Amino acid sequence: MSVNEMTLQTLEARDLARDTQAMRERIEQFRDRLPASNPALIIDPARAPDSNAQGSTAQGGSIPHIERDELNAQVLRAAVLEHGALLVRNFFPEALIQALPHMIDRVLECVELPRKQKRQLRSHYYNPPDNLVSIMPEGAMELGALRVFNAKVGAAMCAEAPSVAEALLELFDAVELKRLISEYLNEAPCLSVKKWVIRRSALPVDEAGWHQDGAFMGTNINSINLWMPLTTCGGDTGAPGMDVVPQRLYDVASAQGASFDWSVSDDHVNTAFAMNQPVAPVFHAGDAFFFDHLYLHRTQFRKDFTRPRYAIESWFFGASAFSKSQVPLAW
Ligand SMILES: O=C(O)CCC(=O)C(=O)O
Repeated sequence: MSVNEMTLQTLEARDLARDTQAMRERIEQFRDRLPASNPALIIDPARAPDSNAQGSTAQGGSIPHIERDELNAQVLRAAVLEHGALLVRNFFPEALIQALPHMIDRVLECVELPRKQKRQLRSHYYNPPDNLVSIMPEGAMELGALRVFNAKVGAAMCAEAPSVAEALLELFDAVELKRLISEYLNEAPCLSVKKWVIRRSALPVDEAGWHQDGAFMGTNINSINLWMPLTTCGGDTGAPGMDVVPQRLYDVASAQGASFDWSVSDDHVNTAFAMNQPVAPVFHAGDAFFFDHLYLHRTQFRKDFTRPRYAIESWFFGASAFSKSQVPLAW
């Protein structure tokens, strides 16, 4: 599919019923599918350095960064295998992404409407498919809790805005992301209802927990996250980016002393990763930051942020090596 630009007008010209049905079907395709019990893992725990399953002996960790024309699946794989992540500068052409913050504003406006009003809404920015409740492992309770959790941090699931989601998939196709991700994963990819999320960080940013997504996704999976900043952020730019531990990890770090069973305490980060202390890279709109479910990170928080940050988080899994709990959807 070739897409030259993405605007609010092109989005609002889409066929809402068709997009909603497409999202519905993407979800249904995985309803009864189970992941392989013994997938060939890209990150093989058996390759962890002997001294420590978390690989903390590696020193001088860094985030490899390249330009778009240097990117291919082998480069992505080599970087993720060695460093856990790859930052690709200028991956998305400006014309394809400049409207995305405005779309995110509109989606969040819809999400914030009173429940009764939302129930009657049919919008290109909000129209959850009717199978969203039944696909959640814990049904309505889980969907409700997820919505509350997301709303608190200024986030919403793409699946709730099927026209935005379908337009994003066309954008991904236009930059040949599907080919890249398929080659990286060694098979067709799928996405995740729960972990395909638009974000507009609310200020001030609450203290966020260090985490590896594998702590709640499971580790018997092949994954890659495309974290797509839409605002200059991170470092000292005045908008929250992400803090990351720049290191390949092979296992989920201890949650001892942390606020949640899926998070990691500051103390643990400071001691277990003393050789590779956290960094807060500067990101720009159009960059693509790739990392996997073992990468340790958190939303950057500090008191003096002055600008919100827009971003889209898209977790991809192998179509046979996925996290069932994260509710896969077909791509
Ligand atoms: O956008 C953020 O600050 C957090 C993103 C995140 O945790 C993720 O992409 O896994």
